[in-house]
Amino acid sequence: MSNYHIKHLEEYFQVYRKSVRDPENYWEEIAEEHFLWHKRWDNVLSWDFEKPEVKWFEGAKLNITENCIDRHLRTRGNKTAILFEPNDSSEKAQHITYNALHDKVCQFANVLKQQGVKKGDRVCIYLPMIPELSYAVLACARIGAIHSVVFAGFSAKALATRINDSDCKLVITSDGSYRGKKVLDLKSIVDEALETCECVENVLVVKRTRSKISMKDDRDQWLAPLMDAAEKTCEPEIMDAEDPLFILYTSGSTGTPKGMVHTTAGYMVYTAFTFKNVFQYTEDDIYWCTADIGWITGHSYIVYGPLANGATTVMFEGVPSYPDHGRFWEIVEKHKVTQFYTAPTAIRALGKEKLDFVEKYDLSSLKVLGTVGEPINEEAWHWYDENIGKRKCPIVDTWWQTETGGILISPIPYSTPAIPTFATLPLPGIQPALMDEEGKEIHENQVDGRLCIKFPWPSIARTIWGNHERYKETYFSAYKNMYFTGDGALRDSVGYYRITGRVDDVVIVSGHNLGTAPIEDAINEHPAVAESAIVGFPHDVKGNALYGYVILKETGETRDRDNVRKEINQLISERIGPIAKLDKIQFTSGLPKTRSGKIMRRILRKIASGDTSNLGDTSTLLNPEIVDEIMENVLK
Ligand code: 7RM
Repeated sequence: MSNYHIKHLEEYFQVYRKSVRDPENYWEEIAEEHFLWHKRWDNVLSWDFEKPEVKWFEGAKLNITENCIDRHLRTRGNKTAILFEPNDSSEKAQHITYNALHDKVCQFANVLKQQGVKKGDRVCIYLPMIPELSYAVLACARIGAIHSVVFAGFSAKALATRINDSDCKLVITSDGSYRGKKVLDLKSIVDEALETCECVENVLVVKRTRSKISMKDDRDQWLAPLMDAAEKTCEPEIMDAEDPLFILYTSGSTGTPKGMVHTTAGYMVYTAFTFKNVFQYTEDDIYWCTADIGWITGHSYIVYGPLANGATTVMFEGVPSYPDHGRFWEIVEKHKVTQFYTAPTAIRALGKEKLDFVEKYDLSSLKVLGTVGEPINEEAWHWYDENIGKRKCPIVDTWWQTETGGILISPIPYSTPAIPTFATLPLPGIQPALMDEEGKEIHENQVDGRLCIKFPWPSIARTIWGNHERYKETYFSAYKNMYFTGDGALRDSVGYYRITGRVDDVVIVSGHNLGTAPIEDAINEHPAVAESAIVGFPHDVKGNALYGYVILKETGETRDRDNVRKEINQLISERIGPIAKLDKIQFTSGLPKTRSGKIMRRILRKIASGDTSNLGDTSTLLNPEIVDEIMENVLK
């Protein structure tokens, strides 16, 4: 039996039992056998969900880039580490070997040092999906700087908020980015953001689109000449197990985005372990995750997890619809991809297109298909199974979060029998619990409840940057001694879990988590708006789309409502990003409120979804009459 590589169902159950009976021993054996340490840990785990505080492998010393790069050089130096597939299919793919990756990361690390970046400093990375993004992430880790990658679709305001929150001293960006037919101007977004960021001293700019941009003297520099002049070796900074590795922002149901802090050793061990098992990775595989490195999926399963296993990881710059809807499948054929990991929203979008786009290509290299980010509906699951996997590839529906660092609930391919829409069973070391509304654990099966985790795993986020109180409040206060996920889940008669969706005010649109509160804040900035409430409603491609209820101020002026709608979406684009735009905006004279003044979103959600059969008890509302008005004017 191998703790590290589970190959059949019996083994899963054995390993799982062991991991729960003696978690410390379980993770210790894995850590010992599969990684490079400069010093061994003194203590495998100490934890206290009351404080809350979690520490794994305390006292150990390591550098994660040695584990992801240097360790492989002797046996895999000439193997492709990163296979870069550009936006334009006519541009050649780049095979970046482990040797080449080593040199680039060291050069970049030396550049960062020259710019005055030191261990513990925060570096903001705002880049498209080009190789320099991976180099930048790993270069930070090489020297012990904390990276904060911000998805390059976020607006200047959203970028500035994130830069300021973690006090970044350097920003790495590019002149522009290619996304399908579009060329986006990233540098000018950074310029605008930096007008409100005093902490940033230097900006490094990657040349990608050759767009005309402005460079600010004393602040901005092109990366390439600095890289060329830099040494190709850089001694790794030896880090403590619990030193922060990165910050990644995720939307909360209220307030500013939360800077989730992940630390070094536990994150490394857990992402490497889950990558190996969930994708049944073997040496000659070509693994492709279509996420952006701006999200946790990219951090854990494009960069760290695959590289820690010495894998070949595909990095795709473009979009699924360019030059046409066959692009994903063309890439699978071209590079003989063996594992393919994407989001349900992409599957639904491609499933709407003609099957010719799929049938043109040879997909026989595929062994495992994965999904992540939101619940997958049955129709999409079957489309994926039949047309992409040809009913021969297990599908892993992987449930996890930015906060969890790695996959927690997922089938293990060729071991766990899959059932559509079920993420199935917890991975080794993961102890889920379903809680009822009164705060009691539900022990029976075939029920739903709120999903919690009872015991720490190595890659749990350790805090929210600069706000430990909020970390405690958000994740450890709802239920005593439990990590609360914010998701609802159902457990069936055999113990399989099905994640039903968020139970808080986060809506997942096309796989992106959006807090409704910041969107409402943006709308309320409109001079004509008095108040607003945002809810999600089901959308056949995006999973959920956003529905806005807006109360206009009574100013006596008449405004063109379609104009106001446009202006509202414009504001949202500027404040948050185009992904947060509303699909429908209904003007209303009031919102259903409880006596304590809370908007009853449950009712608004039902109305927006067209489900008005059972609105529940509205008699406790302060203004029950408003419900009829809203229902009458609902936008179909
Ligand atoms: C990895 C990631 C986290 C939220 C999470 C869920 C939802 C993710 C699934 C899923 C149903 C899944 N991180 N979610 N995976 N829901 N089935 N397989 O997406 O921080 O961006 O989002 O995404 O609601 O809480 S995330």
